[in-house]
Amino acid sequence: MNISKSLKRLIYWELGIPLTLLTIGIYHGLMQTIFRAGVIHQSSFAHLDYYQGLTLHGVINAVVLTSYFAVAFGHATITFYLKKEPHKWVSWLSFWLMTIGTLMAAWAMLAGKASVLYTFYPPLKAHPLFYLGAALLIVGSWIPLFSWANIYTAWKKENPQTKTPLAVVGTLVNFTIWFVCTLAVAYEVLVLLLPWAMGWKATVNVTLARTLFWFFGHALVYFWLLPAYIMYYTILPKLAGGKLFSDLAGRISLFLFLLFSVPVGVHHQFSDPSISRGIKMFQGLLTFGVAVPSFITAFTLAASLEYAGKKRGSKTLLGFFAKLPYLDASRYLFAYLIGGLILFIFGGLTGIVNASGVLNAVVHNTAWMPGHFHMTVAGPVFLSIIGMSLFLYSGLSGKPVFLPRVNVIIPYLWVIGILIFSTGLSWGGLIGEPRRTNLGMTYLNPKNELFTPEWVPTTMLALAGAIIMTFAALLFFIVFFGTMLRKKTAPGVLDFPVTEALHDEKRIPLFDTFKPWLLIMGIVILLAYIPAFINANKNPGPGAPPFTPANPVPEQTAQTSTP
Ligand code: HAS
Repeated sequence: MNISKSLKRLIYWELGIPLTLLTIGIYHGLMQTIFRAGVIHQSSFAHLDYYQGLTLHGVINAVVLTSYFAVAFGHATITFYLKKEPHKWVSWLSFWLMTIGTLMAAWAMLAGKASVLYTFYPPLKAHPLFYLGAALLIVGSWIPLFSWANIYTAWKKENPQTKTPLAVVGTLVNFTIWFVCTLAVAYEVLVLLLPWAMGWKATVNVTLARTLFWFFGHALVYFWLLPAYIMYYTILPKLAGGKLFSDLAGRISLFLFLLFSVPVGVHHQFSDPSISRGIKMFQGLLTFGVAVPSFITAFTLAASLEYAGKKRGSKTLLGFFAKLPYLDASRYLFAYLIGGLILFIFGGLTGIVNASGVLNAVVHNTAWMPGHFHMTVAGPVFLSIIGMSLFLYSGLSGKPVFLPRVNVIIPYLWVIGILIFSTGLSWGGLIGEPRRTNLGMTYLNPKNELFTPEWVPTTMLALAGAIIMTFAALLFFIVFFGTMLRKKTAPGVLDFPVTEALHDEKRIPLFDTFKPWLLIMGIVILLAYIPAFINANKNPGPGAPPFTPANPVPEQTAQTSTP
């Protein structure tokens, strides 16, 4: 379909800005593995400190890229399926808030005044502009929800008996989760961290800040994941040459995310002493609940791929795997999506290990954790984001993809890189290798008394994987920016491959309305979180000591230990 120039320009910027910043994010990813493998034994490289680099890596890749993309993709899906563009000024306001916020946070990080990692737990303290910037980025990213909800309500009034398109359900579910969970982080930033960073408050309740962060933080991972799920349900089966096995399965899965995405954050705090065992147990059980929609997705997609493979001529039980269009350059999006799915099998399994209280005690805060999340956020999430960014840009601009044959192998290179990288991290985690640590300074410096040779192979494996990943990312930048430089050869339109359902079940009102789900969502969140917040207020532990980002030792301790 044709869309206005304004919306086209908006989507270009919302794809182009984060992909440009991604070059910094990818560079710092590689640097992490170099520091950690003990290739260099320094606290900084090229005037950028290890923790500064880790913060830039996490914030750019996991927060900036994902938020901009979710908004751009949301604009595209709502416009395409409901045939109405979002409100122009609301959309541009959202863009400017996100961009000003990103610039503020980027300045603080690049100036070395916000080396607080993407979780910004106190007592690590950042420059106030980092917190303000993060708040603006988040607020900017949920503003379009109001415009989309208006379009949806008007569409529903005109089409009361038509099932809401699955992609629209996914977008609205995703941004509802985002809106609800960001309220907690907004409170954390505006009421706890900002006054503390400005020096108006002497200290901060660390447990409460962490609990508020994780109320947001786990739902955040599903905010990353759902755009990929929308593509898996509504685009992948078509690209594979088949149909979606069941439309209803997709709806059930998406609505279940509404119930389970938020009230599980305490599973990141299984080791926090201030939160009682009962709450951990309850949220641990809900965490197994949040895996259910992904299991539904796994079986539905496997059945859809089987159908596609059989239509393409497969006759044997598993022969369909061999019949899929893995290397078809004209359907390159299939390669990006299937690559992510392959990684998610391992990302999901490691997530279930994390969710199990006893096993969590073994892997918490070890290298296992980045092993897990690179097979999720750097798996299905990242591959679907970059693949769809290229697809949207090329379609909207009418420019053919640069180096199409190279493009179609990028996702597989990435998958190989991540599998090697995450094997190194997961293996290292199981033998005690810590995460978020510049190992080259101590544990992987043979001259240091803490030298731990067992971690040499694990970190070297991670480094080898990271080199392959960086190479794949470089190829992607060449393809994406190369496409930008090409001449237009076709009219620029907004178009998606549209999947039909093999079993297109009758409309069931419960799975075509939001109200009952929102009500249950509210109840489960209150049950899971009221006791957690009471705990955090009752057992705050010592307040955060004064701390400067330049020195990892809290100021009071540093003063006391000075002779
Ligand atoms: Fe997680 C920590 C539990 C999913 C991201 N997670 C993290 C962190 C991140 C993250 C970033 O319970 C670290 C945060 C930090 O900095 O501290 N996670 C889970 C569970 C799931 C899960 C139970 N995580 C994700 C997703 C993420 C993500 C998705 C990003 C997008 N995670 C945890 C826990 C922790 C944690 C604890 C805290 C640990 C600690 O101690 O700190 C589930 O949602 C996973 C369910 C997934 C599945 C897989 C389904 C498989 C599919 C693929 C099918 C493939 C087909 C293709 C059909 C059950 C859908 C076949 C075709 C071929 C050709 C083979």
